[in-house]
Amino acid sequence: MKNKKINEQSDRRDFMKKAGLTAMGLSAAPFIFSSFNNDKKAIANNAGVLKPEKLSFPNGFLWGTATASYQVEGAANEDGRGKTVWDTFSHTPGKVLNNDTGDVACDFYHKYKEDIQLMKSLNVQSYRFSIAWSRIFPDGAKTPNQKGIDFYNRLVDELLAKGIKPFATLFHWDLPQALEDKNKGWLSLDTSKAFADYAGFMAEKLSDRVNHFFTLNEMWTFVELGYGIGIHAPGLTLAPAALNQLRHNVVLAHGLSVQAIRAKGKTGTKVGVAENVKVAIPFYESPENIKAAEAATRELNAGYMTVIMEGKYTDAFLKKAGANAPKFTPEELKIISTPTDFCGINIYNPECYVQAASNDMGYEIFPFAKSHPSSTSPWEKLGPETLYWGARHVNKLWNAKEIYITENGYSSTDELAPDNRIYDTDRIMFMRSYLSQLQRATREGVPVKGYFYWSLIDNFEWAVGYGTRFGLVHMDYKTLKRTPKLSAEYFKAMAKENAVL
Ligand code: GBH
Repeated sequence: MKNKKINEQSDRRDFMKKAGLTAMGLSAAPFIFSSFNNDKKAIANNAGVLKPEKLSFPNGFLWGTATASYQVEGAANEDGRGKTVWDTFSHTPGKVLNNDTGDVACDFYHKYKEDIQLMKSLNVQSYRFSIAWSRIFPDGAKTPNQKGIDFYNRLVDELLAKGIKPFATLFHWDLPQALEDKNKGWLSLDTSKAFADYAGFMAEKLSDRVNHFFTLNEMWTFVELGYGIGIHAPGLTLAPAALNQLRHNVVLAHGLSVQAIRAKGKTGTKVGVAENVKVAIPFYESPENIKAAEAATRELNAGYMTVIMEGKYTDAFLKKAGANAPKFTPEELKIISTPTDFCGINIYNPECYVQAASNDMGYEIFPFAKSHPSSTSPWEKLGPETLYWGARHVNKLWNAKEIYITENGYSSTDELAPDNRIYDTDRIMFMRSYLSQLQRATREGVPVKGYFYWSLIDNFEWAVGYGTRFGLVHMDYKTLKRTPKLSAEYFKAMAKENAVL
């Protein structure tokens, strides 16, 4: 068809040439008329010919949204919930912007049905929520609180009733304050053991209905920001040796909890971590630069994902730590690297751009330009290809057989327009460009099984409180009114088509 049309067009051009008409710039009225008609036909035909490739995801790809307990639940003093390090931190003046706290947040604890209905209306197929450890064990261990368990039972049942797959995260930073007080938090292995007990307990309670559990969310963030530079709870600035040991206890907690979930959960229960893998991007795609980016990614995650996936600390990591290196046994390394069923990765921004270099490391890291664009969160440097390289590196470096993008999102100013809608065109640009890159990964065979947008709804954004908005749905914190943004409609359409639109 296409060729025939082209031939017809050139035949006509030839005729005009032969007739000498085009050269003279002249044409008789009948020619003008027929040429006009032909152009119209050509346009119509072109429109038919230009069939843009549909950027589809594989069948069964899950479209999800994510939240975390302290960021949305509120009800901080209800039904026997124990205090957490984030209650203490946010109630300490000057720690959180505007002294915001999670006391009420989105009141999800009471409004979960409304929010699940909202998810359903947006074609959300899976929901990643986190369980507040201190609702289950108010003191961190030993005596469970039935009312807390009941809440997550109700939540899971409601999700299933609406056909939404529950993905449960066991720890999204709200450590029971009792364990901080008693054990100095993650500085003691007792906390790692308590976490494993709690993880096994929850698997026992929920794995008849929840098939996917994430152990720890973003080890890097709560360790480095909470215990390293102190801008997150519990606000400590530990010396390097202590920090290294704490980091080790945290990855050990992950391994112990994988084993506990396997021991206590229903057969077939799947478990993995959800880590904000630091992604190095090849400056341009050449075999050398790609190798350099893989090597850099492996080192950048040495204390977390790399030791979990490889069962050893890299030489460079240990060398850099020197006398401050963590103390560990081979047995512990085995526990840490207990095989998991999938890798969850939270990806927002590239960590760096690299190119191959003939130095010890094999790569050179470029600094970001001052003008490199970001979202309203200054740390969130934009780089859509991070989603592609993140998934690809994790698959290539560690042979991950199932990958979930457990978080990816954008903070916008999200003004209410006079018509009360939120035209978050920048978030839509973000989603389209990032998801196009994720689609590339699936197209090339990287086993990405789903994508969870962070977040379903605007919520308590840790140290920056309620001013920073990541949601597909807008929250009015005075009235608790939920208003889906334009990006929510965009998500809804893509989830329906299982493609980037
Ligand atoms: C995720 O972290 C969290 O899992 C989630 O709870 C959070 O709401 C969401 O992202 C949006 O932030 O203050 O300059 O030191 C994303 C990764 C890493 C982003 C640490 C903020 C702090 C930068 N985070 N980073 S800075």
